[in-house]
Amino acid sequence: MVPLPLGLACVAAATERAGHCVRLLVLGSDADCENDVRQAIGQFAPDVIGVSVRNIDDQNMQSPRFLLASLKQVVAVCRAVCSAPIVLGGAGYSIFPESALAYLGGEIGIRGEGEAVFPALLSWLEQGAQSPSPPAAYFPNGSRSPTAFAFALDDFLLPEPRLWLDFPGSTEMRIPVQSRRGCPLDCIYCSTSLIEGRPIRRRSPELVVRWLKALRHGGFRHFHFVDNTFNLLPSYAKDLCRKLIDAELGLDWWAIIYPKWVDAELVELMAKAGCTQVSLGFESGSETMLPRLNKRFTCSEVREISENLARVGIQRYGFLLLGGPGETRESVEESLEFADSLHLDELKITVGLRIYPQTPLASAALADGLIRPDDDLLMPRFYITPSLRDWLPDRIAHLHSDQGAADTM
Ligand code: B12
Repeated sequence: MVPLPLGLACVAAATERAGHCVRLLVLGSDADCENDVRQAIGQFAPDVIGVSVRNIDDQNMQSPRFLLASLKQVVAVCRAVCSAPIVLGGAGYSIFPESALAYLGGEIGIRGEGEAVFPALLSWLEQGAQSPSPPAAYFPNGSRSPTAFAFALDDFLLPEPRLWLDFPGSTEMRIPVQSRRGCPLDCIYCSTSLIEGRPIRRRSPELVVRWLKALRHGGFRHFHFVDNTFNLLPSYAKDLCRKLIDAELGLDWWAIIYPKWVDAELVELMAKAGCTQVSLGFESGSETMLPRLNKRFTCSEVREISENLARVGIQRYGFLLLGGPGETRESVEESLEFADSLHLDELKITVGLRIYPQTPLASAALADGLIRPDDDLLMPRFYITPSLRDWLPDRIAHLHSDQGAADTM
């Protein structure tokens, strides 16, 4: 299922607020999407077309799906039916600002958050595109301006309930909500700092709760905090939970947590505030592999947090990411045993790590001869310890057939 497009909706809200008319078109994966694009352009006659590039691929080493090929088709349709400049942005785009622009064929790309920059870009275009160009902009000729992340996130509106009501069945869907941006943790494979920057920036908890209240009155009850690390900063997370508890909204929500800095008090507050499931991204259960992935926690911290979550009835969706630099058969077995011993509600095992530019993993892949120095990595490339290449996928496939599980998800 396609997640509701929070990022695009935030940019649309900011653009409307700046006085522009906006038409939002959300494309599914169906064959009819080209017709939808033609029809929308025909009816709206846009001056500028913004395209949100969320996913590049599905990060699946065994049978990777490269998702930009169909988007390239969409861009080509836009170009065929209208002469409006095409502006690319979004999480996936921000990881690959040059190569995705070249591949998809837009006029301009915006790296990072779009709320301030997209309206600024529209004014710049209206005024004849004289230099200097707005921040975070990339152009096909290679010129670009530096990316800037805003600190006052409260200045950026969250989408209004009416926007989500337009989606059929949305009151039963999980509405994405974001309270923070940025991640300073530097896991060796992660692309988040390219998308959101490293410093943590936050919305005031009052504003987040006010927004959730409006949505609750609009008929929505199920939410997903899409913050990379709900528990950072822990004091902020506790404050937010307390305000949610006081507001008595009767919500049910999911969050992503980093298994450190989660004490029993935070877990209890989360449960009381309506959290019913967390993604627990420990990725490995081997004490030797955790520092190699630059994880700052130990297995015993993961265990303690997992037990605390189970005690208050929050479901735990665990993740293993196997095959990274330094992985051995022993560390894989340790991870599998460890994950098993946690008695998680669900476990997703990924074999092979998607290599993103400017990460320590990309340097390791280069040193191990897995990628070439001139590879821009837009086409999915994966790191798997060379000595485990044949054994590891089979080992995990057997694990699933033994357990009768259909998929690693
Ligand atoms: C939460 C999340 C999920 C949740 C979504 C929950 C929900 N209901 O929304 C779940 C768990 C479902 C999920 C699933 C997947 N995800 Co995910 N997800 C994220 C995460 C952590 C946050 C996304 C988010 O909502 N951000 C909040 C919004 C406000 O920000 P935003 O979308 O980036 O938008 C801002 C800017 O990008 C920009 N912008 C956006 N659009 C546009 C358009 C224009 C024109 C402009 C100018 C600017 C602009 O402005 C916006 C506002 O500031 C990101 C990582 C990250 N840090 O971004 C990965 C991420 C997007 N996911 C990723 C992937 C791969 C997936 C999956 C394919 C994983 C899988 N194998 O199943 C699936 C695909 C699901 C699908 N069908 O699309 C990758 C994408 C990169 C890639 N390789 O393709 C990311 C980047 C993580 C990573 N590994 O690096 N995901």
